[in-house]
Amino acid sequence: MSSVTTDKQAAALDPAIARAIKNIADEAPEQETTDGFHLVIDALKLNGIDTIFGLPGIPITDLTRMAQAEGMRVISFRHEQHAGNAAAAAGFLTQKPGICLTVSAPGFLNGLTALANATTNCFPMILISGSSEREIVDLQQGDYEEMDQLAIAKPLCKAAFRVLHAQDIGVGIARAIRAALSGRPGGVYLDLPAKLFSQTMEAAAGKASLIKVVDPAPRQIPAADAVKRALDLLKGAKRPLILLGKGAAYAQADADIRALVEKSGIPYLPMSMAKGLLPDTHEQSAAAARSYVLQEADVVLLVGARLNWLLSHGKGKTWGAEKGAKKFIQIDIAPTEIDSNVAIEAPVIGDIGSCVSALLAGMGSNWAKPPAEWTGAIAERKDKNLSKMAQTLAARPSPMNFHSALAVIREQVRQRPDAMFVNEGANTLDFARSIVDMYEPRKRLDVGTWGIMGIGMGFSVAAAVVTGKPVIAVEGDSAFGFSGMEVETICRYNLPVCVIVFNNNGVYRGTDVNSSGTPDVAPTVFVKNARYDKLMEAFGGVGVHATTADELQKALAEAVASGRPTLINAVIDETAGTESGRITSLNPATAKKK
Ligand code: ADP
Ligand code: TPW
Repeated sequence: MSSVTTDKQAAALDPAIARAIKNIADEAPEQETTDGFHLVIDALKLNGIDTIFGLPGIPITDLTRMAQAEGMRVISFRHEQHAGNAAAAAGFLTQKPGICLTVSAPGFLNGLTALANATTNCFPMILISGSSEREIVDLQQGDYEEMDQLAIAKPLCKAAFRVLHAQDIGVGIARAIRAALSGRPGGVYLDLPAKLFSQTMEAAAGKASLIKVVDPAPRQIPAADAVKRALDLLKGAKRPLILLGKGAAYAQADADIRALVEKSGIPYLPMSMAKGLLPDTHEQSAAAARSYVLQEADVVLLVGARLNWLLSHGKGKTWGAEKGAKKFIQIDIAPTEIDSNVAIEAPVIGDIGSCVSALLAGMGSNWAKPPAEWTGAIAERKDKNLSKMAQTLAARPSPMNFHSALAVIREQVRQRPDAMFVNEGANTLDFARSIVDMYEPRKRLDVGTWGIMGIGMGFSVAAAVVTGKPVIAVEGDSAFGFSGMEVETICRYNLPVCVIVFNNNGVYRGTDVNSSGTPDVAPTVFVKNARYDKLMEAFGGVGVHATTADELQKALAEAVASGRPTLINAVIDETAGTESGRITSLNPATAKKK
């Protein structure tokens, strides 16, 4: 395509000049052009983004082909929600926004759950959806897959942008990246109407329009007086506690966080996705005395953890309310998080890396460790609980229960601490969280802030693609069902994922009965003795039906060693689960009965 004057324009000029222009135009070498497709790909690549998780269709099919041709990894899913979950997990693991690419309206909506979940979890991702023509959408004239996607996405994510002109693609992608990564990370929606992709522009101008984002997550240094206030409070504590959340895991300030814990000598509790920041076997871990430390602590230092429902909003019996108020120090990048549930005596606002290193520096070289009375009381409780747990884990009941199956998995993770661990379900989640120790940071991915089911296979695919490590996904049978079809994706890309389905014949357990006398089964039960292993076999992976702990152990060890896509159907006692796992108190009916 040439940017030189067109014939029609030339004819309106003086005939001699027009002839001269025409001659130049005829002789001018064809100028190189680019288009919307390539500008999107080039903008992503320029910013170090090398993978797209998505699902093709109008208008983005060619974008997936061209991205692949241009050297990007394109991982195609069977449903957009799982592509979106993969993008979110990739964002959490890499500190680069994970990209999910979908078609318009229904594809966009399928991806939206993952975008909202990513935002809730503070994971950076960008949902890029193709959309229908603005002129038709805005007049509601019934275009193919018509929907005002931008308006719908806006309240569910951190920021939303639309690009209408090829020359603005660079700005659009730069803004999306910066919005996803800066401050509190989150999900961003980028709306790309179909027409944009075929717009062309001169290649050099196109290249010049792209932006390489400089310092997308700028450090935010905490104020010196905030650091001092926090240290003064911590110094005066008799029963201090550190609580590490998934924000701390995301921050990749692993060495400083470990140094803070060890130098201070303060016992710590990891939230589920902060497990492994320090090895769960660390002597300062108070996880095995969780209820005791939450109730008894007098000063609690929160590092990238919110006082939401997962921490009983920082109040009530869990926090020993009757024993007097606790004092909180909270490190967070979002100032509006402070005082969201209870008063925070010492907010420290900044990025976790900067805040933790400022605290470390302020502690000096002769920091007094917490009183032995406190650490001793915790150690005593830990010992008691751990030996009780060891006894439970040693049992080999038939059929397997949650504990005996998880004992096997716990041992495998101990042997391969570099393996990624994905976990969802109710009982399957709650038991695995406390039984399976993690040894390295960012190895555990789970249902997060919402307690959402359906992250399993998307997170597993991302974990395998991003890290190249073996992935062990421990899934309740209900939880697995939400994303089960993605075992085909796992086989197609030959990913080293071993899925273990804890099959107890239903949601929570498999024994509910329909007492109404109608022929339907109860709402929580599934087909009995289903063979989930056959699903994996259908796509060329390894399927194993495991009815004993030995069978499970052998199959898991083989899967991790071989890296072949594997699904182990682990048969669990169908009476073993409790309703809603450990959050029975949030269930209106069971809470009332209590
Ligand atoms: P958990 O569920 O593990 O308790 P949350 O998701 O509730 O963790 O909390 C994570 C917190 O971490 C959020 O409030 C978020 O603003 C904060 N956060 C995320 N990344 C950073 C960072 N790099 N620096 C500081 N705070 C961060
Ligand atoms: C998107 C509600 C919470 S836990 C769960 C459901 C359906 C499944 C529990 O059964 P499972 O595990 O997986 O067999 P187990 O170990 O207890 O036997 N829809 C969404 N998210 C949630 N959280 C639900 C429904 C739920």
